Amino acid sequence: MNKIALITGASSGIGKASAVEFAKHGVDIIAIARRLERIVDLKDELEDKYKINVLPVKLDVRDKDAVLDYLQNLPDRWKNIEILINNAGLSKGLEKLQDGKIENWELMIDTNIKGLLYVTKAILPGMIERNSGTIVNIASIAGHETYIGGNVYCATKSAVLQLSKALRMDVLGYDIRVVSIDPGMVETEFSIVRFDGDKEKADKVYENITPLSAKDVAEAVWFAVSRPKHVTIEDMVIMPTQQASAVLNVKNYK
Ligand code: NDP
Ligand code: 8X3
Repeated sequence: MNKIALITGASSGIGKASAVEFAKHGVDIIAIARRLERIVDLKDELEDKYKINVLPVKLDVRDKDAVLDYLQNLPDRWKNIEILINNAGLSKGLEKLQDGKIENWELMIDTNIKGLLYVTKAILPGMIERNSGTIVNIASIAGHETYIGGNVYCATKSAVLQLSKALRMDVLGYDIRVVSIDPGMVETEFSIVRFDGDKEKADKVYENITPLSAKDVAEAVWFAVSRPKHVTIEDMVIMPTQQASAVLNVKNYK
């Protein structure tokens, strides 16, 4: 029986690329997202190409009751999750705090922090029972550094870094690894979401620079997960070569 990885936010970007990368290595996937049609298409593609199994699940990680209810009652065949990739997340808006929209703050906090916690709460007890598992949290360079307008998004990603550290302490003594992957600029739908669907504005972010691809990050996730059991990659910061900090890159360094 193949190992099972549960990936949140598998309908796009880093989550989708991670599903492809893990499928390539013979891992079965529970693919979670709100856009069901995308993860159903992903199932068809991956099952056909890599002969693994995919369970697409339409779930909003902010919905505590739905997350706990569904993930604590998975079909037997899907219960033994070996890898959890807490990837679902977003940034909405880039206003200074004084101009920020409270509904955007709540959306980021509810998704990036509370959603990650709900999913972890549902999956971790099984890992503890089996004394085996790897949890990968997708944080960000924004968790290490802040920037103008980054306020709440950066705070949520700092929280993810702290939660990864805390969890490593909480599971000490079990064969459970907790990994944080912290990318810089990755070209995905992230900026389209940040700028409320303004594709032109989003495209400008990635103009005249070579950002990371979702695949670059997915390969780093696979690297961390595929280390021997006694090795934990605690925290991997992965940046485009043309970006030297959250705000400094080849477009603005002079
Ligand atoms: P995308 O917008 O391409 O993907 C985000 C994914 O999260 C989608 O699959 C989306 O699925 C899912 N998602 C969002 N909200 C929810 C929700 N409430 N419930 C379930 N799924 C949800 O962006 P990225 O791939 O770039 O983002 C993935 C992660 O990487 C995020 O945590 C982001 O903060 C982080 N990151 C991104 C960087 C970048 O520059 N792109 C850099 C550093 C970190 P759906 O809408 O179908 O629900
Ligand atoms: C996304 C990277 O620098 O745009 O986490 O916040 S950044």
